[in-house]
Amino acid sequence: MVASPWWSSAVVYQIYPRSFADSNGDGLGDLRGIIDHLDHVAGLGADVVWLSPIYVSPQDDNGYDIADYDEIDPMFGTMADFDELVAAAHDRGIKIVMDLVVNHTSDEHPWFVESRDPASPKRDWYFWRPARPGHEPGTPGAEPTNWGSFFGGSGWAFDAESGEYYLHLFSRKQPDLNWENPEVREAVYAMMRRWVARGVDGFRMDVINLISKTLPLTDGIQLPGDPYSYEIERVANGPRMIEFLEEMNAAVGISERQLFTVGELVLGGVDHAREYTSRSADRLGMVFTFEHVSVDHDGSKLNPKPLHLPDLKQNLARWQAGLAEDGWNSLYVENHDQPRSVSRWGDDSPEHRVTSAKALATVLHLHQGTPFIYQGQEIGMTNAGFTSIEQYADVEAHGQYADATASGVPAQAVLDALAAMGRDNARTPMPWTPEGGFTTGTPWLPLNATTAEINVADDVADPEGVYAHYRALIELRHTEEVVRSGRFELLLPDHETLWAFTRTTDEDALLVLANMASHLSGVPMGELPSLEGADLLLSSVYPGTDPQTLAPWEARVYRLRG
Ligand code: ISL
Repeated sequence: MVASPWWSSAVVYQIYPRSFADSNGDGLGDLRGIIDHLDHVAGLGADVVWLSPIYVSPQDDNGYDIADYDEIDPMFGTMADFDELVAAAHDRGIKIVMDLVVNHTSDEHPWFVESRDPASPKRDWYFWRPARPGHEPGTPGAEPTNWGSFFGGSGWAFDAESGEYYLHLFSRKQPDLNWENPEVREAVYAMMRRWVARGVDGFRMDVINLISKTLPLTDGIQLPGDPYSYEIERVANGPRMIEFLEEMNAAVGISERQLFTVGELVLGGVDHAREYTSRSADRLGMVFTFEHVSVDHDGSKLNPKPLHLPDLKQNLARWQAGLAEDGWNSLYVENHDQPRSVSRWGDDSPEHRVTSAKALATVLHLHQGTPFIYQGQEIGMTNAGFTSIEQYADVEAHGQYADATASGVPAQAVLDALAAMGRDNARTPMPWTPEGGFTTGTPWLPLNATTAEINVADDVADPEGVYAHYRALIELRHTEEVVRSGRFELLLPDHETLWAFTRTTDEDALLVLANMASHLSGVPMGELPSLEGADLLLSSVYPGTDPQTLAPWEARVYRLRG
């Protein structure tokens, strides 16, 4: 891999197509809707668009269950629409990255349908296993191992016809592919090559570190009170991970073509990340970590706890240090699986929403790595505010709700946790105008109740809005070498409300200082580098307070005098 790949100064904008823009009034976003709104993305200055899955899918998990990797789902449009989107993006200097979901397929994929027949050559393309010895197939406890599904319940589904079980680490409509079989791997690489030939510029790889599992599949350790095991060592980062990544890289020409790759590292630490993104090897460009988005809950997302800021900033700092010499970071606080950051770690009250969204954006974008912006984050969208289980569409929400209530957790407690952490928080449709502007029909998920106040038209028109701030941050990354390559040092690591760090090269130094609270804060001048002669490059608050004080959620980027 080259020393400074092009994505080290790039910013990615993630589009969740079903919630972005609906051009035909069916209530679901589509590719023409994206084409129509591409200038919104171009106006930010983003370099890359990552599209969540648009392939043919029964939509059990909103497209993360794929039935045909080579065709566009009719709900999103046609292949001609896709080609037009790629061309329109490229015309604006924007690259297109596809979601690659190859740990599992849909159970409606022809490969899996064929594999249901025990005599089929495709049987070994998935993990089919007999019942646990001594147990009657299909009875409780007869599952081949005690592995749980991430979406609740057992990770094994019983198939009465053949009397065996298949593995599904996600929903039962998402059977895991068996990457041990070389035919599976070649089929995936060939499919990737076809998309590259069509003009796509890279891949976001869904749960990529689950593709190598530790064989044989055996029981894992169960935590007290948990009916299933989620033991990392068995399901993730298996012994053939590196081999598979390098084989894929070579077979698709990833390094050779400088394709963008980001692998989702569900369950894995900074050492795994360094190995998978090493600059001296041809594997992945970067990975998504889950560590920093786990600091505000205990174990499960259903046990949220208040954020203790030092945990978050120290975690990110550890990843900065861990990948400083080798590897590369992705930087994100939102995506289609995470709640809205302004509700989660900012202050989504009318008084502080915009400023806190800008403060969060500032600290994240001034770290080293490739920042990701999730649709709606750039206007400071807030959580959905759902209060009953019926309002949720997400398969994960329903699975976790069923598991938790069955094990005796009060329904209200689960609803509170989902309101804070549920994935549908990020999936409400884009509010383009005060009236909505997402669809002329009935949206598949309701728009946020705040749409009249929080929408694209109003925010973009405001020179001090969230969108303008993101544009300035992207501009800074494009123009300032120190933002791209400067060394990172966290200051005041234990401070509970201030986030302070420096970025330095031999020629340049920046100080980032942010008040992550809804009250005024003094600046501990004595514990920071001198601000004498410093230039203020960017601030989240206008006109800004005196240097010794930070307004609520005031974030400043200074260039220090050399
Ligand atoms: O955080 C999670 C674990 O509880 C899940 O929300 C999430 O599913 C997991 O992080 C993996 O995510 C990816 O793969 C899933 C898909 O549902 C997610 O949307 C995707 O981002 C299965 O393909």
